Amino acid sequence: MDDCRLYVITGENYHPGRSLLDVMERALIGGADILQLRAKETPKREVLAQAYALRELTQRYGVPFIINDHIDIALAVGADGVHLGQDDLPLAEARRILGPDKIIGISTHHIDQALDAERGGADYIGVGPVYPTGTKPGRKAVTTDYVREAAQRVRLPFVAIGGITLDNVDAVLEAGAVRICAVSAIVGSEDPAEACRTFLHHIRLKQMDH
Ligand code: 3NM
Repeated sequence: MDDCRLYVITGENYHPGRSLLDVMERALIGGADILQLRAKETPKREVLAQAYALRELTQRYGVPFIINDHIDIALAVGADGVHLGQDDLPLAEARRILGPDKIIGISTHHIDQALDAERGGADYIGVGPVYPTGTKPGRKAVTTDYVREAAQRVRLPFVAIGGITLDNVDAVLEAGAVRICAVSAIVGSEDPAEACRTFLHHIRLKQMDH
């Protein structure tokens, strides 16, 4: 997780004629270095089939594979870990089921949740939504203020997420993020590989500043 810079999550709005696997492979070709399957509206058996396919794909590209919410599917397909929201199974229960070696990530929307996740033994946290986003409607944007606070106070690796695009990523990096997570700016792009390359270019330029 420490080395990850560009975290890509599956979405449901691909360009016409493209499949989930096609879009995700393009993201991996562009340099995405961790991938999450997030399928809130999909029947579970279909999620399982997608998870098997993405497990094979991520193994081929040598990147960690995380499953949103479904711990059972993560175990079934041998994923590297799970990502949990604040209303999903509590971290301690997830850790008991998954053991010490799986990655557990937690979505946080406030510094108190971040510090709780850190104390509870999470491996990384999500910090967001930084900007309003149609991918997770109804949640208030935390703005770059929370990114700045997380950068100062959280020792765990964190990924900034929510409404991040190539137009606003510099402000997120400026606030102290070193890992960026995006859905629509990558999977909704006509050229997901190029979108990833450009995100990584911004991230690396910022790193060279430090
Ligand atoms: N989690 P996009 S924001 C899945 O803040 C998700 O926890 C968030 O999608 C959080 O890059 C978000 O399209 C949506 O905005 C990210």
